[in-house]
Amino acid sequence: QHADDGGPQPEKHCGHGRGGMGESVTRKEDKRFITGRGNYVDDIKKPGMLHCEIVRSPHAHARIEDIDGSRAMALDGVVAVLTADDLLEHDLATMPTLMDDTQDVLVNDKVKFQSQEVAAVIAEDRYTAKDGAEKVEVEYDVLDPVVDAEEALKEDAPLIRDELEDQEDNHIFDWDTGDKEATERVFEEADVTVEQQMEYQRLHPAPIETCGAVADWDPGKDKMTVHMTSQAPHAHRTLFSQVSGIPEHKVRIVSPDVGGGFGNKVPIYPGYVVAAAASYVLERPVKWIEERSENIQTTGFARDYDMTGEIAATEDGVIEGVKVDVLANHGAYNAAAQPSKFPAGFFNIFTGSYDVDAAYGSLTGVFTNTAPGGVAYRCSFRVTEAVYLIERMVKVLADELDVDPAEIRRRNFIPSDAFPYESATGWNYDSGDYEKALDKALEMADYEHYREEQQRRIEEDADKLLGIGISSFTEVVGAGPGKQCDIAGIEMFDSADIRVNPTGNAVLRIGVQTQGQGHETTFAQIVAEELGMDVDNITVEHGDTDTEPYGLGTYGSRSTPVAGAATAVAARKVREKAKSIAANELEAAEEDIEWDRESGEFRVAGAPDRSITITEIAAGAYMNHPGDEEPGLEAVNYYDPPEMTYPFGSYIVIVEVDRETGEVDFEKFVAVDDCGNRINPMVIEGQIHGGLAQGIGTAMLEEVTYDDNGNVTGGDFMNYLLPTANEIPNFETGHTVTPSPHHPIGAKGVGESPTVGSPPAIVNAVVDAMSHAGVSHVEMPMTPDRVWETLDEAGLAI
Ligand code: MCN
Ligand code: CUM
Repeated sequence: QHADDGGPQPEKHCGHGRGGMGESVTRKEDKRFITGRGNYVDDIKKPGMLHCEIVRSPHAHARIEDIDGSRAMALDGVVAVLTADDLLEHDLATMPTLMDDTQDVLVNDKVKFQSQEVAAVIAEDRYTAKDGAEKVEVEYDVLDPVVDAEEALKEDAPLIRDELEDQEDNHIFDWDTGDKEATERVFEEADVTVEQQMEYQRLHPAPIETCGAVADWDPGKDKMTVHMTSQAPHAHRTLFSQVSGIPEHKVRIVSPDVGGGFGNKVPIYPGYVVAAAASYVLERPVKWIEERSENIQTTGFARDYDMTGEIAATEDGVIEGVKVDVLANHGAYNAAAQPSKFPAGFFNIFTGSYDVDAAYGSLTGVFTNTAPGGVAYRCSFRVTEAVYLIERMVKVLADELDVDPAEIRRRNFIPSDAFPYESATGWNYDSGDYEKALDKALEMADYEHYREEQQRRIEEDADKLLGIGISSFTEVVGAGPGKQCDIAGIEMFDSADIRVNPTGNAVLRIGVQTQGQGHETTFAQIVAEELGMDVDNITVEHGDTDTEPYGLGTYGSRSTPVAGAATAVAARKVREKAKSIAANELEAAEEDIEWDRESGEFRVAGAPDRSITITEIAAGAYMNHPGDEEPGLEAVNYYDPPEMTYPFGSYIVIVEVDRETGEVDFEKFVAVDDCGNRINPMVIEGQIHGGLAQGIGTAMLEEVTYDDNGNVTGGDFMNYLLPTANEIPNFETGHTVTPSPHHPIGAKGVGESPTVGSPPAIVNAVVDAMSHAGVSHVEMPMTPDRVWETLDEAGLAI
């Protein structure tokens, strides 16, 4: 199967000591990060640079009567106060969102969420800009807000988007998926049905670095350069050009080092546009950097799904049908960052790892007076919500039937010989072996032992209950086939460009943009593997639209499935040309040249002593190129994946629940992941650890909350609680390898799996500790008081 040009490479053939596939190469980027030499947007300083501070609304819903910037302008060092009127002159008062809505850059008429952008103060330094912002006087006519999605749909709810023609209420969309009638029939005839309502609370990605930009209009070259925190520089360039009217070849977006993205840096935010508009008008560079609470309160949030799930099954626990109804709070604009054609992202993969006959999902999207967003935070376009739904529902069913939750999964898994598998909602799963991953996790967790221990504690009326939670999730990543997936009309392919230098080293340029995932190392490993080069001899460049090939960016764990494939294909093109140069150098026929993956050398068939390395070939390409070939050694590939990839895993979480305090302690945390062939096991391990920590934050701590007046009450790190080393247990990780059959190197994505897969395992564990007393659900975040209340209601509290 390890054909040089086609099939995926089995893992056992990987690792030849050159830093290729399967080797835990130390991350190249870490040298500069850990020695303080990273270069983030706020590190960029340009001569004559001005600073921008945004004036934000204290109200969630209010009409602007007047804005008076005169007291701000009177401050020494304030250069300009910008309002919507100023932007209107340049046609920049509004901007399109990624879901075809229109968002105010600076509020023109009516504020629609707290902290929305109302005006901007531009000053010589940051402190003056901030002082100036405090002196801008805005007169508001305060209106009643509505922050809850259910309330927003009521007839007497205030109309938020009254500027839109034909918008009579706060309803955005109804969307459904699956076969409604077939599903109803299955439910009518089923032995057993279970139902559970659950909320996936509003979260915020909270990367360490907030969002920001340095915009620099050069009137000499008519060129706009924007350094910005972007997960998708090329897509942002195209949108920037469309919004501003500046031709695309005169716009350069540079995304330098990015201090975490987690989906927060996919959308375009008003701050970026204001900085660019200010630079254009004032003809000086302008920097805008968000503060922490601005980031949490205004930029792309995550989740906020209110879901009601139902399962129909036989009395033996064989699942026949799944139904789900969702109310989705999208905030004041429909601005989710996801492929344009999917109003609910990839939520419709909600049948998960199970072979289900019929499924039906219906969703309603709603405007509220809250910040816009919805798709972020390691979510794979809302697969987080889908996995939470199905993995929680399976536990509900297991408890209803009194069947072991591991056993019930086994009875329903899509069998490993059923792939490629088409799900009831139309997804084409490429490969999987769910039982293998679950078995491995059960063994690592010492499952039987803990089940006995759990029973013992119940019988002895122990102060601390034991709970065991499982999640056997399936992900879908690698958007996407261009025909299905686009961003603002641009097909979601990706790209790689490899140039081999005369001295035998190479530069790889990729269309994706790392925010900490380690692409400078792992993408070099793909080239090392495919060309027999040493990984140290390959430099990876990304994030500059002037030099990199066009790509759609890093999110939805698509870098490996799409740009990783492009890199492998481009490297194989280089290898083909290298063969012809090898033939020339070795004075043999091209057909007789073989490439040996193990040694990385090109050889004459049947004459193993006549061989040549890629370094010698590189020299030949520039110094002695064959007459019938162009000189040089390089290749480009734009890769449109035929299908997405379906990583999966089984997580087992064992918790102790304190009956006196409601506190939850992690006793054991096992994560078995399968992302197909692995490029760098150590990088994968890092991704898993970080993602599991975020899963714990999700399940136990994090939530953005609003009061009835629309004030954000969870909008800073005093109230939005991120997990720290104190809350994070020791993770035990394991893996299985089920290669993707259609990916050139058999790899699937992994970046989001741990955050997608872990919250239901954690909630299942806490519920499991109390299910003998009839508890079927605890909402996230599972704070001690919430858990204690549940214990109390179940008669378990002491
Ligand atoms: N990898 C590998 N072998 C595989 C699959 C992946 O070695 N079979 C490696 C890749 O080469 C890459 C890393 O694992 O270095 C993640 O790869 P992939 O799953 O392709 O995901 P992306 O690179 O596209 O990263 C995006 C994903 C998303 S969408 C979010 S959100 C998230 C995440 O990554 N944001 C992150 N992980 C993050 N990690 C950090 N440090 N910072 C973020 O902002
Ligand atoms: Cu959904 S967060 Mo990531 O896709 O950038």
